Amino acid sequence: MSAPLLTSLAEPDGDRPDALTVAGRSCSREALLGAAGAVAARIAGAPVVAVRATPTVETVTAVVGALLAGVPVVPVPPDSGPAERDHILRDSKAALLLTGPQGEEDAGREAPAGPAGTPGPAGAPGPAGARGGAGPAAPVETVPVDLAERAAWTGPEPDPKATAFILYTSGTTGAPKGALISRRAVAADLDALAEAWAWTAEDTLVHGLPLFHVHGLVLGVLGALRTGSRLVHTGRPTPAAYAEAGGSLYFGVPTVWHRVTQDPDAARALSSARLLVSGSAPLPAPVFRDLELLTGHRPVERYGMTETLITLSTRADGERRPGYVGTPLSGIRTRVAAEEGAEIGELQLTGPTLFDGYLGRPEATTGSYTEDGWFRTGDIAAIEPDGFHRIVGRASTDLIKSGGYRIGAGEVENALLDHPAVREAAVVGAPHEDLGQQIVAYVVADGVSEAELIDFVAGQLSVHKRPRKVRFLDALPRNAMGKPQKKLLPPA
Ligand code: MCA
Ligand code: AMP
Repeated sequence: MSAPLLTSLAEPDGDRPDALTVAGRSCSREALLGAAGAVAARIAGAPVVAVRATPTVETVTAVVGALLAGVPVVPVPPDSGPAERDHILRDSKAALLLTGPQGEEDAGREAPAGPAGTPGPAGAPGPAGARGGAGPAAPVETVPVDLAERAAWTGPEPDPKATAFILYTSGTTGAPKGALISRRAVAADLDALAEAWAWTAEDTLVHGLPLFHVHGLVLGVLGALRTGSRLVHTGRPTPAAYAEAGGSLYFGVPTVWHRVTQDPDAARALSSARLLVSGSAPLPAPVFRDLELLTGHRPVERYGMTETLITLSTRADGERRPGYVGTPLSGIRTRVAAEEGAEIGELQLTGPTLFDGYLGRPEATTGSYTEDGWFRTGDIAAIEPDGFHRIVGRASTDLIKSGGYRIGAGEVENALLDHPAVREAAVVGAPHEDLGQQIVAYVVADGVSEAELIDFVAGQLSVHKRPRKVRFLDALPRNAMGKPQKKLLPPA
């Protein structure tokens, strides 16, 4: 039985003024607990709460407040356009949206919501990027988080089986689905990672990853709060900010580590760290080697998914091999479903860190498990005789990983088809040195430019889901059945 999720928050040395720093603003654990207690008091009893996940102390306070009160948190990417944002709010049925200070929010690109307490017009729920637009804005009451408010939260510890997070994540087609992540799954994962990485209260964790995904939010915020380590969130994950932060433990996606290797001075400043950790996408072997040359560290690589949290990793006290994601974390079992005689196949998992299904989508949940109850990752892997795992690729080319973000080709295609000038669209992930894959859109369209279409998608969905390139074709290659043949598209 693991300890309550936020155990270390109430520890006696909680008055250290820089326990938590986000984008240059610091606070103590005591102050965080007090302000989060005030949030908890305001939202207690709500079935679910959305948080506009800017990289700010307010976001951390909002998330901690909701977790104290036992209210499931739905992080909303701060740059999400109306289609994506409305889908997340409607699908999760979040009636409250916790945000930073009101003035800051007004400067953002958030779609206008109804005045506090007055639900907006009820529109037909439509998936993000569904042809025909998303309809009127989702009805939601905006609740600004005030860091000056304080309250001692005295409510009971929520049930470990209760949902901590509803994390929206893309599939190959359609709108993102809400993955239900329990409190005990988060606790089990963070404890397993702390063990594998020898992560303790002596560490200072540094990263600048977005606070709406597992990597930046679950590992990067709750991990620090649970282990008791200091946290420096750099706002953006730039090499210069990482170098300046002087941490012992660093998290990054491969794009971040690639950029660090392109900035040798920044890279050398990381020599004094204890551990550099890469995840969310494959770390290219050349980046691994350059990091070792410049920093003296062989990075730890770990593998995970929104639905499973982190399940495989190399260890602080073990071998770190380029191209390998190590061995299962404590409690995780893996197998490779390979065809007779083959060594590679789909990676399947069981263990305490797995999600509780997709919100309101029982068929998708059932479809993500094998008949004998193992989770199907959709990743193709091999397991070496010494137990080290290698991720070879993904089973479907319609799930793209760009800059560590998971993006469904179908969601971007639907967003493009919402543009009146676009008649057909096919989206692929093309290999890219810095982003791993970049989104390339092939369209049949008249009277619209590449830049207009890129801005259109960036405006409807999150900015990172925009195509980086658009190719105009007279027709998409199709088979005899009329199905688009992405393999026959011309090179990007
Ligand atoms: C550019 N911008 C635009 C447009 N073009 N804005 C609007 N419309 C446009 N057409 C602006 C953006 O707003 C942004 O501004 C700037 O240009 C750069 O945007 P972006 O594309 O985000 O930058 P990038 O440099 O390509 O980003 C690289 C990155 C990012 C920083 C590495 O990809 C990133 O943060 N990745 C992390 C993803 C992650 O955490 N994944 C974890 C998933 P401004 O700069 O002002 O904002 S969890 C997971 O995978 C599992 C569980 C696991 O294993 O971890
Ligand atoms: P997400 O749901 O955003 O968490 O993305 C999960 C996907 O990221 C996995 O299914 C993998 O395809 C990919 N991924 C995460 N970590 C790694 C890694 N270390 N190596 C290769 N792929 C990874």
